[in-house]
Amino acid sequence: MIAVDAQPFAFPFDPARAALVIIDMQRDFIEPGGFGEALGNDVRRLEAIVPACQRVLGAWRARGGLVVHTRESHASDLSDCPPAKRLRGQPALRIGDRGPMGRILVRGEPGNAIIPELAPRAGEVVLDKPGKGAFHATSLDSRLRERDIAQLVFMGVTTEVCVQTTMREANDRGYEGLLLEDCTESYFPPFKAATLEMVRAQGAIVGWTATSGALLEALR
Ligand code: C5J
Repeated sequence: MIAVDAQPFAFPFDPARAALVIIDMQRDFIEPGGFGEALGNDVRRLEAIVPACQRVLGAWRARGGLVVHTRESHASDLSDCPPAKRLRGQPALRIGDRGPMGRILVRGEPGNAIIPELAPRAGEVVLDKPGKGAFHATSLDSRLRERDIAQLVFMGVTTEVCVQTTMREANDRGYEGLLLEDCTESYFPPFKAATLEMVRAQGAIVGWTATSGALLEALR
């Protein structure tokens, strides 16, 4: 067990039983022309975390740890996209509509790919998820349990939506979660700040937060 400098107190890191979970670092959210921009957001904020994510991913791979990449995505017939999700709001483009990077949030379209800087390697888990949480309607839980994984280190976007939802799902399933503060981002800075507070409040009620530097120190 390695003590990682974290909030609200040291994270008892057990690298042999930990997986790195990278949430939705796909072109649809990070690059102009995707779902994030269609919703009216400035996507440049999210790009800024890529170098820190690359450093953690590189160190994690060097230790041979399990890496899970998720993509928020739907089948091409949208059979796994509830109308309540597709029709909500007044976006410039809805899920399934054709945009500059292909159909929005549809599996196999260019915009649905993980950004090249964090491209998955052979042997890593790539999980398509129709919901905000990565445990909903996916095989994630069984794939982690068959590898005896008990801890999840989280990076990705957006902090208050898919990252937080997944962390809460993981918490309810008995995993210990550590969110890397500089490896997650939101289109709305106050939402990110609030999420970090909520996660670690009341004695890590959802999990821990730490900087990527603190984790890299532990992985050395
Ligand atoms: C959103 C996500 N924000 N990956 N998805 O719709 O957080």
